Amino acid sequence: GGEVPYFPRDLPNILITGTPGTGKTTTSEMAAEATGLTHINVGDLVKSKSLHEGLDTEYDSYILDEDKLIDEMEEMMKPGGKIVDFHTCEIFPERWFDLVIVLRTDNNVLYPRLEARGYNPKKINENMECEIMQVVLEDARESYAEEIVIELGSNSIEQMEENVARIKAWMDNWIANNKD
Ligand code: DAT
Repeated sequence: GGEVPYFPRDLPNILITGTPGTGKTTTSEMAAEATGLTHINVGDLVKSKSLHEGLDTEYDSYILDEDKLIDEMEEMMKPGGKIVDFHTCEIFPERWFDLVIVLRTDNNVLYPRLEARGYNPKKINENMECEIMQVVLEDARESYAEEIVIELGSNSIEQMEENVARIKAWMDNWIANNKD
């Protein structure tokens, strides 16, 4: 860890990651509203710009073209001020992010959320296993400096609101500490 940002930025970049269904998109939208930062939904970007090599029919998900995605995002990340929302965290350059949030949801709460999305049983099981094994949290801890990785519970609306308030407070502090 400890890589210095390659480009000074006036606003921080935040990654919000976690297993599908933990609340990344909802939290990112609310955090963008609260902070004025810009939400980048990476899944939507992959689809709209075709940054993939087609559909994996078994899991009903796109096979990411990582190089294309990183190239596409590089210029967006340079000035800062982005909230990046994606279920995979280890593909991005470490220097992009000032804060990495890993959302966590209890099994009995996550399962019905995934069912409600109409995911096929294989995809539900894959994602439940991912959350139980803490895959995203471990990937985040391996990919970023330990002091910027924060694990937050996302089981209820109250927790989501607390998480958004925390992100806002963190950003205000970051700005105060990064003034010239
Ligand atoms: P993700 O982007 O991680 O896949 P999402 O934001 O689309 O997740 O949320 C999936 C569903 O679960 C959606 O219907 C909103 C709901 N949800 C997410 N986080 C929640 C929370 N902390 N409390 C209550 N509902 C939540």
